[in-house]
Amino acid sequence: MILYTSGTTNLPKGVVTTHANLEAQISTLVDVWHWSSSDHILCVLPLHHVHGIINVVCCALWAGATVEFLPNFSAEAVFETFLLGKVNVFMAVPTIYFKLIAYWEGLPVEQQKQVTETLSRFRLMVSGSAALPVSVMEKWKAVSGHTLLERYGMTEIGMGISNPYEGERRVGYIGLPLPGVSVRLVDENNSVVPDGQPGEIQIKGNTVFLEYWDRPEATQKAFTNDGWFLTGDIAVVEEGYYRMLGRDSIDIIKSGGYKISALEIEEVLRTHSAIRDCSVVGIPNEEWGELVAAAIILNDETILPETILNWLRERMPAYKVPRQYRIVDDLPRNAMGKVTKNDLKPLF
Ligand code: MCA
Ligand code: AMP
Repeated sequence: MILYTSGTTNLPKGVVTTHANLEAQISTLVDVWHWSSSDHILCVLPLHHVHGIINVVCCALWAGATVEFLPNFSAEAVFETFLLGKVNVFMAVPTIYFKLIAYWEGLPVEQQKQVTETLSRFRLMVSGSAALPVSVMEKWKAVSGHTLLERYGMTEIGMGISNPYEGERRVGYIGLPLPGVSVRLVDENNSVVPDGQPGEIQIKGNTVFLEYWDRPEATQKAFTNDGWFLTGDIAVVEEGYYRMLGRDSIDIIKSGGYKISALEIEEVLRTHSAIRDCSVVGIPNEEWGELVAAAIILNDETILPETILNWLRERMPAYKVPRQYRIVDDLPRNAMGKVTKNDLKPLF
C-alpha cells in the first residue's frame, strides 16, 4: 500500500508498506482492542490515511466485523446512525469528537438522553491522529460515559503507543508501547534519555514501513544506522506512560487530524503576484488542534485576506487553507536570515 504524507519538504512523500507490515499493524490492533465478528463500526474517516483504512476498515474486515460508511462526516448523520442501535465501535480524530459534543449540546434534553443511553452500550471508542484535549475527553465522558482510548500512530509506523483496552486509560497520555513495537526516546546525540526526560520517539518493529516511494535519500534520512525510525515527535515517560510534548519541526501542522506542511502552503502563497513574502504557522485551537495561519508581506496593499483565501481554495484542499491572516511589514528572522516562527505566533 502507498499512502501519501506531508513532511517538512515541499511535496508529500509516498509511504510504502508491505503485506507483512499491514499484517503486523492489523493483527496487533485486532488483538489488543479485542475485535470480533460481532463488532459493527461506523467509518467517517477518509480512506487515504492509516486511521481510516487500517484501524477502521482493515481491522473490521480482518475480524469479520461489519463496517458501515457515511459518505462524509456530519454530526447529525453520525447520531442518526448510532441511534439505530447497531454500531458498537467508533474511532475518530479529536476534531470529530469536538464537533459531536457541540451538536449534542444543541439537542433537546430528551434526545440528549437517548443518545447518551445508546452510546453507553458501545464496546469501544478510540481517539487518535492528534492530541486529544483534556476538555474534549472530559466532555465526551459526560456525553457517552466512555473514557476515550487515546493512541499514537504515524503513517510510517501504523500504531505505536496506546492506552490499554483494559486497565488505566490515563488522561493526557498516549499510553504504552504496543506488543511487537520497540519504542525509545533519545536526545540530540541519539542517546537514550532516562525516564522523566523529554526525547524524540524512535520506533522499530514489523509494523514500520519499507521506504518512501522513489525517495531513497529521504528513506535513508528517516532511519538511524541501526534501523530505528525517527518520528520527529517529542515525548516523555512518566510512571510508565508516554506523554506527547510536541514535534521537533515547527513546519509540520496538524489540523483536523491532517498533517500539513507549512512550507508547502508558503510556496503556493508566494506564487500570488500581490505577495512578496510570507510565513505559515499552526495556532493552538480547541476544535481543529491547530489552525493554519499566515503572516504576509504584500506588494499590493489593496488586496484583502478574503481574496487570498478564495484564491487558495482553488489551489489546495479546504483543510490546508490558512484561516487567519496578518499583514506585516517584515518577518522576524534570526542571524541566519531564517524566519523565527515562534516569534510570529503571538501575532495571532
Ligand atoms: C475544514 N474546514 C476547516 C478545516 N477543515 N477549517 C479550519 N481548519 C481545518 N483544518 C472548514 C471547511 O473549509 C468548511 O468551511 C468547514 O470547515 C466544513 O468543511 P468540511 O470539509 O465539511 O469539514 P468537515 O467534513 O467537518 O471536516 C472535519 C473533519 C475532517 C471530518 C474532522 O477534517 C477529517 O476527516 N479529518 C480526519 C483526517 C484523518 O483521518 N486524519 C488521519 C491522518 P467553509 O464552509 O467555510 O469552507 S493521521 C493517521 O492516519 C495516523 C497514522 C494516526 O495516528 O491516526
Ligand atoms: P500522519 O503523518 O498524518 O500519519 O500523522 C502522524 C502524526 O500525528 C504523529 O507523528 C503525531 O505527531 C501525530 N499524532 C498521532 N496520534 C497522536 C496523539 N494521540 N497525540 C498527539 N499527536 C498524535
